Amino acid sequence: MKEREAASYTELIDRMLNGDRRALSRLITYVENDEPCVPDIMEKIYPRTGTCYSIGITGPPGAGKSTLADKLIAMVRAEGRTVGVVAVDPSSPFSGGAVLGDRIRMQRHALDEAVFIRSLGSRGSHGGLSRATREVLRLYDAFSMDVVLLETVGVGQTELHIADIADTVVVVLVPESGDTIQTMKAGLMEIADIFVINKADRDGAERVYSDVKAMVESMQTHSTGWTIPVLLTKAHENSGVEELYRAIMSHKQFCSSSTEIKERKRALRRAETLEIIVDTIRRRLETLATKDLTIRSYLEETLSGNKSPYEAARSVLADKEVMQHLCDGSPMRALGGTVDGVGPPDNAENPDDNRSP
Ligand SMILES: Nc1nc2c(ncn2[C@@H]2O[C@H](COP(=O)(O)OP(=O)(O)OP(=O)(O)O)[C@@H](O)[C@H]2O)c(=O)[nH]1
Ligand SMILES: [Mg+2]
Repeated sequence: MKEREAASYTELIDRMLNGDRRALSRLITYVENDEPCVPDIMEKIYPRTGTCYSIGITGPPGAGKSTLADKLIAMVRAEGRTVGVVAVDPSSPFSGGAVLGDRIRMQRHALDEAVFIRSLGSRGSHGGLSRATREVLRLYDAFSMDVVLLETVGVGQTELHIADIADTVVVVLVPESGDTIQTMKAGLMEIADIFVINKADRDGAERVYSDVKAMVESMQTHSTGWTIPVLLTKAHENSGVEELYRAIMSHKQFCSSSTEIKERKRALRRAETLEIIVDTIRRRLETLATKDLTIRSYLEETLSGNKSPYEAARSVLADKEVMQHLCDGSPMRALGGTVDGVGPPDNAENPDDNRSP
C-alpha cells in the first residue's frame, strides 16, 4: 500500500471515530469497492465495535420495508438513540444511489445528524455482499450507532444471509404473499424472528395473517424457545409499528438471556473468523501468484496440460519456499519486489533470498 493512501485512510478512521459523517461515508465507499486497505480499516476499528443492535427487515419488493424502516427510525430517535440504515439490494449492480425509493421513503430523516442512511448494491462477487454488509455494519458500530436497520429485498434464499448478520430479523409479507408462504414455508421459518403482514388495509390481509399464524403454531416455537409474533401493520399510516418495535425489543431481551442464541452467535463468530483468515490467505496468495515465478510456472503447466489444477494446488502446498513467502511476505523470486500490502520483511535487502526459478 502506498504511504499516502495509508495515511489517508488512517486519518479517515480518526475523523470517523470523532463523528465525522463524510469520513464514514468515504470508508463505506472503500468497503463497497473492496479496496485492499479494508482489512486494515476493519482491524483498526474492531476494538470500537460490539455494542450496536442490528435489525434486519426483509421481504418482497414493494412490501413496505422502507416505510416501516422510516417509522422505526422515528421510534429509535424518540428514545434519543442513534440509528444507521443500510438498504441492500442484491439484484442491483449499482451502489450509492441504487435504492432510490428507500432514500425517498426515509427522506424526512436526511437532515437528522443522528441518522445515517446508505444503500449497497451487489458487486457481483459471490458472497461479497454479505461481507460488505457486515463491514458497513461494523463501521456504523464504530461510529457509535445504537441501532442499525438492515433493509434487504427478497424472501428466503438470497445472496445475503440476513439471519447470519442481523440480531433480529423481521420478515415483511403483504396480502399478495399467499403463494410465497406456501412455497417458502421452511425457509421463512428459518429466518424470521418476527412476521409482519403489512398493507393490512388491503383485501386478503386477514387470510395471510391466519396462514402465517397457523404456520407458526404448527411449528410450535423457534428451536430456541422464542415464540414468533405475527403482527398486522399499515406502515404508511404508522399503524401497528409501535407493537412491532415492542416485539423487536422483546426479542432483543430474549436473545440476551438465551443460551442457545448465545451459542449460535458464537458459532457465527467462529465461522466469520475462519472466513476472514481464509480471505487474508487468499488475498496474499493472489498477489503472490501474479509475481512468483514458481506459482506462475505451475499455472502455465496446467494451461499446457502437463498438470491438472489439483496437482498444481498440491504442488503449491508442498513447496516449502512458496509457503514461506506466503507466510512472511518475503521477496519474490526473479521478478523482484515484495508482496503488496504485506510489507517488506526484515531481510528485504538480502539478495540471497531471491531464488532463481
Ligand atoms: N396501502 C398501503 N400501502 C403501503 C403500506 N405501507 C407502504 N405502502 C406503500 O407501498 C409502496 C412501497 O413501499 P416501500 O416502503 O418503498 O416498500 P419497500 O418494501 O421498501 O420496496 P423496495 O425497497 O422497492 O422493495 C409505497 O408507495 C408505500 O407508500 C400500507 O400499509 N398500506
Ligand atoms: Mg425499500
